[in-house]
Amino acid sequence: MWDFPLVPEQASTVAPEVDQLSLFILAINIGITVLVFALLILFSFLYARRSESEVPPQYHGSMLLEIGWSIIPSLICLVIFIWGVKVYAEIIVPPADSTDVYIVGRQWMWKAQYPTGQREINALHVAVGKPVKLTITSEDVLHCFSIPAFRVKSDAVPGRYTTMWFQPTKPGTYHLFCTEYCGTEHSRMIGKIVVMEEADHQKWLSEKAELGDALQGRKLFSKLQCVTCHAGESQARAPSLEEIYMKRIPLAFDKGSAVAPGTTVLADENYLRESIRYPSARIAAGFQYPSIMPAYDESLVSEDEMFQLIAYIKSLKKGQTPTRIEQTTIPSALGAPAVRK
Ligand code: HEC
Ligand SMILES: [Cu+2]
Repeated sequence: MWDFPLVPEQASTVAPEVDQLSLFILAINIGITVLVFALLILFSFLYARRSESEVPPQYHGSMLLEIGWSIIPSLICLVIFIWGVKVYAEIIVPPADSTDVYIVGRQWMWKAQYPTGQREINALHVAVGKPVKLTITSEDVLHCFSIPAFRVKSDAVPGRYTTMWFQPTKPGTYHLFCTEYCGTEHSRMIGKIVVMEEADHQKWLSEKAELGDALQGRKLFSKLQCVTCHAGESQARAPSLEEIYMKRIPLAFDKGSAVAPGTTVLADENYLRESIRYPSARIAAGFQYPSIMPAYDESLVSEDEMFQLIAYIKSLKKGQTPTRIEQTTIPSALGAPAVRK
């Protein structure tokens, strides 16, 4: 019949908490609005002018009122702040056992990619009760990946990775929206999140099985000739990429200027991506500015391929870099090293 819910269905672990906080804030707003209007109406009768010559008594402030309406709203704001920080911290930090999924937004669709290689468009199949961490980027303009039933959203920013996570609690199909106006067909940049039972999800994954991301990345590593410089056996031409993920890398240059000795940078996904797109942006200690590494721009490495290269670098253990087979020359066809604008 008449189905007009106040909030969307709650289908993730954080949804009830987000709703409680929102309803608490809504209740305070309603309470204050009612109070203001009730007093307005009451006072307009109570203190209405009775005769033409009436002169009202003069007040010169009230300490009690001043303190009251400073302290009470401050306390309410403080409660909202502390509660908000608690919920925000839960939403922002993914559990260690999350499954990774990579998301690329572009006018006007969403591409999803599993580390195990499965890909889909405008859809995401996940298992109920399992935390999922999304790493999100965009190929063109700003988008925003939003799942109202899970109460999560995150901007998709070109040139940068953002992350978010969720843990679905109920099997079903939920809306996926782009909630950042991104051009004429923005309203059609929608999709579905399918939450399946664990066993069904395993089946789905095996039906869509493909070469895993890291394996695809390994192929790219050879095809793009990364291996000519980042060869396993010698570290003369370029630093080894083995086990660098989430390590602190000593730096020599940052945006063209030498940095103080001992300066380091965390080799997270954003750093790895920057090192491939704009090698000269930051240079590892022991290497010269500008970098001899060619800049792999969008025409050489798409955002999808970038995820695969990064998955490969993340998977590289000691001694696993393929060795250079024959003496190859530096890939000069790729153009001169570019300096980040
Ligand atoms: C012409 C040689 C050359 C080629 C080809 C090359 N690199 Fe590099 N790479 C370097 C050098 C030199 C550095 C260190 C200086 C710097 O930070 O740019 C480097 C740094 C990096 C870093 C940062 C590592 C750190 O310790 O800070 C990553 C990641 C990387 N390269 C990945 C790749 C990938 C992926 C490819 C192939 C798509 C590739 N490189 C191709 C020479 C090369
Ligand atoms: Cu969009």
